Amino acid sequence: MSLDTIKPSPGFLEHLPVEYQDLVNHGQYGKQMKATDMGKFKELIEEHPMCAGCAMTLFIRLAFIALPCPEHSIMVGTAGCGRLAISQGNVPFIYGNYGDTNSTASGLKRALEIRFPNQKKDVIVMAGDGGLIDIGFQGLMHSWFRREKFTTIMLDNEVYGNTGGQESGMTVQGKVLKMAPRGKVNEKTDAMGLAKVAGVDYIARIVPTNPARVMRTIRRAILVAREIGSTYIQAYTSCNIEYSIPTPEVMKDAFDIEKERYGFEEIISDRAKEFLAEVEKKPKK
Ligand SMILES: Cc1ncc(C[n+]2csc(CCOP(=O)(O)OP(=O)(O)O)c2C)c(N)n1
Ligand code: SF4
Repeated sequence: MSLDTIKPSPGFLEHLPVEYQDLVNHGQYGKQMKATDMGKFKELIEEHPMCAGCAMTLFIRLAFIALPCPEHSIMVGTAGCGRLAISQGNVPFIYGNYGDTNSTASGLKRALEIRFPNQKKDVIVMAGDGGLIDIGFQGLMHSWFRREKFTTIMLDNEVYGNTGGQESGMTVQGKVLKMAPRGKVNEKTDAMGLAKVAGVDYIARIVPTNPARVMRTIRRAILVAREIGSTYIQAYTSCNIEYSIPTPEVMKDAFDIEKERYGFEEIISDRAKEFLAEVEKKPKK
């Protein structure tokens, strides 16, 4: 039934832009694409104005492919590099003011539940580390304490990339940046620990070195948020501009950082574990 949302009336499809026709005929609606399918179907996001080689764009691309039900998903973003790409995707996008993403998403999710009682809608916040852990901290934490049923994805490039290199709460201690010339004084905020204390049902830390794992993690977070409670993914998405990583070295940096201090980790509540075991059960042959 959900495909009715995107399918044009009979006879109308041919008059729509060819990009839309492609989306309907060769897109991911109604299917669950794998990372290895990339290049073989019309993706929800194909163009963006972010810097060449930016790892954040790879992650965002994978996030769109991973959406379990794109026709019933809404993205919430804010100021920061990521929204430059997220807002280009073929999924409704709401621009929350910087710092307001999780309050916006809370209200949105509740309103959608009232408006569409028979149709689950997936709300996904994707925002930078500064937008979430600094100015958006209060909204972030309270959405978690209230167990709001949406997913928060932190695009953690460990800097304010969009405004030229200020330190954020997620920058590592001692790091010198263009606009933090004396080096960061405090430690990187333990956002995963905070999520755990707040009772978030599914928490994951990831680096986009393994596309299939990124997609599985995002799907898990969205499905748990749909049925159980808040979910959080913290993704290392390097800023090659502010960290002066030559474009050909971006993936090497991702592998190095993953090995050094950003290993894949999932923290799953008992009720989310039970739920995932059920939904991920392989059909009996
Ligand atoms: C209320 C408010 N304060 C400040 C800004 C300016 N601003 C725009 S983007 C940005 C930094 C974004 O950093 P981050 O959230 O880490 O995302 P990134 O660009 O690094 O992906 C800031 C401070 C704003 N748009 N609104
Ligand atoms: S400034 Fe950094 S995070 Fe922003 S688009 Fe460029 S490389 Fe990516």
